[in-house]
This record gives sequence, structure tokens and C-alpha cells, in this order.
Amino acid sequence: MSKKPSRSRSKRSKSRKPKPGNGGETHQTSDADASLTTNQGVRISDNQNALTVGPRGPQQLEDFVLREKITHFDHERIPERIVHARGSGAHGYFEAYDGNEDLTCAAFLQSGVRTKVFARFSTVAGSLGSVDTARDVRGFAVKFYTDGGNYDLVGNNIPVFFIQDAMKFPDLVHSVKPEPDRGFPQAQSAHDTFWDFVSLSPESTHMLMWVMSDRAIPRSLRMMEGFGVHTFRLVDAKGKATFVKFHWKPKLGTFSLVWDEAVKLAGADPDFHRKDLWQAIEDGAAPEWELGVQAFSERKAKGFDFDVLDPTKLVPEEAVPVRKLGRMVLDRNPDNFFAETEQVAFCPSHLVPGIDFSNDPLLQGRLFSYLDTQLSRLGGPNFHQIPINRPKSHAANFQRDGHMQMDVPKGRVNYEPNSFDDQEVRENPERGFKSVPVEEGGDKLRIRPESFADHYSQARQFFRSLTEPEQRHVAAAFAFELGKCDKVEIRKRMVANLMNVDEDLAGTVRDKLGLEGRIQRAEAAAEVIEMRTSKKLSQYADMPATLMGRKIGVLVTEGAPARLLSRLRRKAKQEDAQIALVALKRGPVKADDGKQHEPEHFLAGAPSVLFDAVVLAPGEGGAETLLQHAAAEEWVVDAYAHLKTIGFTEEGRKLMEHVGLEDELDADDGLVALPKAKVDDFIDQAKRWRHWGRESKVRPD
Ligand code: HDE
Repeated sequence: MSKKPSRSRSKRSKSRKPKPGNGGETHQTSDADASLTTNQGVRISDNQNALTVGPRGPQQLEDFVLREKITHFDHERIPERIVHARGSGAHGYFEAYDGNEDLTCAAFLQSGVRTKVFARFSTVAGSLGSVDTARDVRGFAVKFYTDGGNYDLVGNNIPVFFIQDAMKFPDLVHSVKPEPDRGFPQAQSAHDTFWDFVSLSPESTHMLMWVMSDRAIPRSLRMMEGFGVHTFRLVDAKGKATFVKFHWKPKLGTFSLVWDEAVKLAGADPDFHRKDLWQAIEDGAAPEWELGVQAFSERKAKGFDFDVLDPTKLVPEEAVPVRKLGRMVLDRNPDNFFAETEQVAFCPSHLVPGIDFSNDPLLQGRLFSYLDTQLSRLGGPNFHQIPINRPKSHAANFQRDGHMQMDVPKGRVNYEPNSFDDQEVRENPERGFKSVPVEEGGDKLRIRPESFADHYSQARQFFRSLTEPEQRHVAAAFAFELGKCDKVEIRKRMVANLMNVDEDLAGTVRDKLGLEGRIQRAEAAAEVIEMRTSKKLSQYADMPATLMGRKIGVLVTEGAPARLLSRLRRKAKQEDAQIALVALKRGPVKADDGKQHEPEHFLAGAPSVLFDAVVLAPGEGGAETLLQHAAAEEWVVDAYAHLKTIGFTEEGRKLMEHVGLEDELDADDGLVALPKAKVDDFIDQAKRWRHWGRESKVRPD
């Protein structure tokens, strides 16, 4: 006779009380105790072994515990968003400023009203597991849980878009996503199919200028502007409508990475943006944006050189300044990434009284798409019942049943009108949403308005409004991306389009690509006009000197100068910046006053790309120890090449000299000797963000 088998082969874990989620109901049993249960609330006796016929026999179909657990696991993933799959979210609030009533009667925009929000920032092209720092547009979506229902402002960090009509969106997205036969490249526009499509669609030229600019590689999600892109309407209590463009302005300013840094960050920390947002909120440094609008009448719109219904055009801020309506603060991280950030469903069609659409043909297509996509992504028509999507205000109607119905509607009546109960919910002609009564008419046809024909003037205006370094980056980005296209005709076609934007830009790109032979300028559908340059289009023309929200990395070894470290900490704190120590090991480092410091990072895991400015502060003899590690050399070389401010002690100077920077020490303001110079000098230089003058030395072409 065989030996009696033990019931469990693994050590039984001590049963702990399951943590309830937000609602707490999932794990609640009528006489709640610490037992593990099935989803039906049945206590589980053994969570280690499936039900079998004898110890080595076949499993039993009747094992409902196993089948429920495996079934749930099998369906733990839901389809990722077809675009904007990779995102980071945060909770917070919006607070309206005084005096918006002349523009809108939207309740949440009235003086002092506070409204809960959930914001989600995303990249567009990459899948859920792709890297944060890819060159891409960033989504900037905000759900306002207003007292009168949910309002979603689903925008981007770039104020224009690639295409003018929703009809072209699937083609645009197919072209940028991994190519269908080979399944790569991931999260990159630098490949043939994307550039084939856009070079054949000249309407994309303006957006391409933005996407090739530094805007597409933001330093932080906290340092991005946001835009509603389309023209919308705000409507006052009397029904008067005003056209508006929405803007989000970050309190920390708008800053970007340099390309080489973005590429290296993709390896050093693929979650760079996600972590940065999370950590700032955890640290109590809640990021803030002001919401503003450019408001203009329909009459004024008629006077512009472009059509305000065309989403490839922007209204220069010099022509119509941004008027601030309120501010948003994101101060709470999600409790659960999946339940909130993943399941949140934004729809531009989620609107409240006081706001209305325009006829922008891209917006009109979006009004259909978002609701539709949630049906398959979130599994059915009841996605609005998921806690993150549920309005926090009264919501009632006679829509019933369907997949994943969470509510239990009571009574006989599921239709309206009905005569069963006068108290049943009814339409509200006074307070209900009403569209602005706009007169429309004309033939039914598929046609692009003539007024959308100018594809190059604003592209030119954007390029010419940039500072020189920004322009260089645009040219380098075009050359990089097109350099990855194997088909020479695509490269040529794109250069031909760029000739309409700026001859110098086209010439530089052409040179970098090594294209030979005559290239004929692309025929422009409308005359390219010279528009006045706009400083507001540049990130760096009017850059604030600030260190707010930034991180300074300090490379240390045993015997690091304690006084310098404490002065740096104090100064950084005053500037709302952070100091992080980097040492050869993560364990404690003794400074020259004998006190132990706990480094935040170890060198091999924290290249200088993680920081905005760096300080080289090894203890005596520390430079030699560090230089046995290639990572230390790269630390300095990269910080220099990424145009960062580098502070260095006498010992740190040896690292600078070792990498061949001795001749630069006096010539470059961004290289600051410490502690001879005061820490203040270092801080002042670091506030300048990048030392652009250095760029021609490290990237001569
Ligand atoms: Fe989107 N877009 N989009 N888009 N979009 C989606 O909706 C779509 C466009 C934007 O964090 C999808 O729920 C069409 C412009 C953001 O969850 C989908 C067109 C702008 C997000 C969709 C556009 C955006 C999306 C995929 C052209 C800036 C992420 C998943 C007509 C104003 C929201 C989803 C989040 C997501 C369709 C163009 C912004 C498929 C058809 C222009 C920020 O419905």
C-alpha cells in the first residue's frame, strides 16, 4: 500500500485578511473573516493543490476553485489602446478662477469651484510596454468629474495634428505602428512606412515640424504644455458662443531632453517619465498647470490667414493671448494602475453645458471613435460604471443590461415616457445640455475645404520662430528619421516637401542624408505666405531661469566633502530641486566629517542621463577609484555632451581632465569649480538649463 500523501507540498502561507479595494465589496463575506474565498465568497480550503483523482491522477473538471482562478488569470489583460497605449495617470483637482462667466456657464468653470480630476499622459505609437522617452506626441487627457457630469478634455502636448480629416486616421496610425509583416520597429516613427505616408500627405508638414522638434522628447510629463488642438466653443448663460482653443501651461515651464539623452534614457530607465511623475507626487511636489483659452469670435476667425476648423493650424498667441480660467493640481497617485490608469475611458464626446464642439472634421470623427473603442477595449456598453469612469454626480436613465452590468436597477419601468411614477427621471429642458443652434446647409459631398489647402505657411512660421539650437535639433531629427528609411524616393519626397518650409532646413537635411542629384520642390496646393514669427512657439526663446522640479546628481566616494554636500542640499531645497547621491555601491558612504550618507543610487545603475545637472565630489583619492570604472568616465562625458552644468571639486577636476576637458574648464560657463566658487554659481548656471554654446563642439554638424 502506498504511503499516505501529504495534502500540501508547499508550506501553507499564514492566512491574512485580504485587503479590500476601493469599494471593499469584492472580498467581503457576510461574516467576514481572514479567509481566502472564491469570487462567489466561498471559503477556499486549499490554494496550493488542484483537485485530482488520487495523488498522481487526472484533474477534475469539477474543480471550480482552480477553474475560476485560471479563468480570471487568462483574462487579466484587456486589449491595449490602439493608440496612446502607454500612459501614466494621476488624481487631483481643478480650481476655477474668478470672472469666467462672460465666456461660459459651465458650472465647473465658475469662480472658486473645485472639481476632482483624473489626468492621463501617454505616448501615442508605442505599445503598453514600450519606453517613455521615444520621440512622439504626448497625450494630455483630463477627466473633470463635475457636478453636472463628466467632462473630458482629450488633448496632446502639440497644438496641431498630422491630418485634417478623421478618414485618414487609421492610415496614419497603421503607417507609424510596427510594420505589419515584420512587427517592428516599436515606438518609433523612424521607418519607411511612416515617412512614406506623411511625405504623401503634405497636410502633415506642420505637425512634422513639431514632432521633429524637442517638444516630442519632453524632460518630464510635469514640464509639458497641453492643447485641446481643435477649435471648440464656450457658451455663456444667454447662449452666446465664443470660439476657443484650450491650453494647459505647466507651472514648471516647458523643457525637453536632448536626443542622445532620450535614446540613452530608454535603456537606463524605460519608465523615466512614469517614475518622475509618481515620485514627484509621492514627495508632495504636486505638479500644476493652468488651463487657459484663446477666445475669439467667429468674425475674428474669418479674418485669420487660415481656417480655424483645420486642425493642422494654430492661432498664434501673439494674435490671441491665452486667458487663464483656472488651475489643475495633480496630488494623488492612483491606488491601482490597472483599475484606474488603464481602465479610464476618455471620450471627447463627454461634454457638459457651457462647452460645445466645432465642425473641425477631425474632431467630428473623434466624437464617434472614442465611445466605440471602449466597447471592445473595456468589454461592453457599461464601461461608465467602472469606478474611475463613473460620474461623481447624479446619473440616471433607462439604459439597461448588457455585458458587465454592475448596477441593479429596480422596478418595472425601463422606458420613458411612462406613467407609473411621476418621480421617475425625466428630461430637463432648463438645465439639460443644449447644442449651440448653428445654421448648417449645403450639398452632401466628400470634399476638403479650399480654406484647408495651405500646408506650409505655419510650418515655416514654426521653424522660423525657433531659436538656433532648436532649429538644429529639428534638422538633425529629420535627418535621423529619414536616414532610417531604406527607400530613397521617400527621403527625396520629404526633402521636396521641406523645400516649401525653409530652403536652409531642406538643404541641411539633404546634406546629412547624402542625397545627390536635383530635387524638385514639391508643388504647394496654395501659395506659401510669410507669417510673423511667434516667440511663444519656441520653448527656449523666453525660458524661465529655474531649477524647480529638477534633479542634481552628485557623484561621491568615501571622504566626500560634507560641507559641500550640505550646502548643495540646502540650496537645492530653496530652489524646489532635489539632490541625489551616486556612489560605487548603494551602501552608506562616509563623508570627510565622518558622518554616513545613504546614496540614492549606485553608479552602474544611475548614468548621468538621469539628472539635470551634476556635481563631481569624490573624496581624496576618489577620482582614481572611480576611473577604474568606465561608467564614471561615461558619467562625465555624457553630462558634458548633454550640455549640462557640471560642478566639480579639486578631486572632481581629475575626472574632467581625464576625459580631456581641461581646456574647457575656463572657457565654458557651465563647468563650475567647487567649492572655491560658491555653490550659488553652480545653481545659477544649472538654472540656465543647457549650455547651448557647447553643442557645436560635441555635435559639430
Ligand atoms: Fe485620439 N484616440 N484619435 N487623438 N487620443 C484614442 O481612444 C482618434 C486625436 C488622444 O489617455 C483612442 O480610448 C481618432 C487627436 C489622447 O486614454 C481612439 C482621431 C488628439 C488619447 C482614438 C484621433 C488625440 C487618445 C484609443 C482622428 C489630440 C488617449 C484609446 C480623428 C487632440 C486618452 C481610446 C487616454 C486615444 C481615436 C486624433 C488625443 C482609438 C479617430 C487630434 C490623449 O479612440
